[in-house]
Amino acid sequence: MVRAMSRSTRFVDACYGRPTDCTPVWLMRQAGRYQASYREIRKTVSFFDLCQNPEIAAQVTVTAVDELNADAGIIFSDILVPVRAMGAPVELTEKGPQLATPIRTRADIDALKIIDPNVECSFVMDAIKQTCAAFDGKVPLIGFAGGPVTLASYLVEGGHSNNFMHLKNMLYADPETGHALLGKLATMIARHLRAQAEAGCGAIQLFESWGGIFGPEDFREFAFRYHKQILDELSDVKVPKLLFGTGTAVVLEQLKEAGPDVVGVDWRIGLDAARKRLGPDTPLQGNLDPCCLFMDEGPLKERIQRVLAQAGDNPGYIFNLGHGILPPTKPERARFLVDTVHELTRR
Ligand code: 1CP
Repeated sequence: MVRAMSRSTRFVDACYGRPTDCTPVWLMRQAGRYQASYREIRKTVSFFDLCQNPEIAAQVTVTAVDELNADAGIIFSDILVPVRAMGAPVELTEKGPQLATPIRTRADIDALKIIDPNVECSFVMDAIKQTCAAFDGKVPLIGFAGGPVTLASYLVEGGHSNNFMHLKNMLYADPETGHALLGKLATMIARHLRAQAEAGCGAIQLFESWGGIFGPEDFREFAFRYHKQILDELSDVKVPKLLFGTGTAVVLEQLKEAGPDVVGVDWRIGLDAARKRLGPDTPLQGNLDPCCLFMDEGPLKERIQRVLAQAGDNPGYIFNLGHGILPPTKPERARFLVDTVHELTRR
């Protein structure tokens, strides 16, 4: 039997492939609209005002961990917060984040400000400090940023997209302009992640949520190259780094090659297949389909067991969903998931 561990040790040790007392678990988008407490707060404050208010952002972060008994918190913010600070006119609508005027020309890109996250996003660092004080070293806090392709997709498309036509047109037809945008975003992302680790985050995650839009060659050219650049720049930052992508099973080896401590995968590949391709020394995170949380407890437990069986007994494993929790999810199902993973994996 492994000695009972604090949640901090459990999460960080799993990120480095060291044995833990049970499998750590947290859920992407664990703070948000599926929670009554969050919806209540959102009645009185707009989304980006919430992100810019360190007290409330910290409170939302801590409440999600308490309600779920998760092994890590993720700071309440959004991938578009630093992009707004660069001057992009992002607003949150019912259709998700949108820009009234998308970024499509070299002049638009040049007009994006180079920011110092400790100045223009100081409210994020303050929220991190307050959250870490509340966790008191017992729960690690994850800082995050969107990946360059994901951020560029919102900027160039002007919001969520189904075919990423405008972004791909820029990257394929005018790669020089495309790389100017991706490069500027990559610089900001590395600085933003560094500032969050320095403010107290015990881990950092890069969300390349729309990285699955490319075939292998284009992924290498437009995504991998910047993931590697960002992670290389952060090599002196001594907290675990997680790189997550959706729809990226086809480029799994490129995620590993970029150099993160942990590779996050969605449900489109089994964790056993991912392990075979990446080898036993690459810690994995994932990958329950978030729609499984709509099932009753019995069938949900079977799905959890299936994911755990595919993960095997390799200690380098963090249980998570394959993508963010969906707003109609019942909070008690999310809590059941966390408790079930702990119970089934206690060593
Ligand atoms: O109150 C509301 O209506 C706002 C909904 C919401 C929330 C709760 C948005 C707008 N962002 C967030 C918080 C958020 N976003 C967090 C912190 C909360 C937590 O994880 O506990 C994080 C880590 C994100 C990251 C994020 N935002 C990603 C990457 C993760 C992923 O799910 O892929 C992406 C792609 C976004 C963009 C975004 N922001 C908000 C929405 C609804 C979206 C997605 C829209 C779309 O599908 O295009």
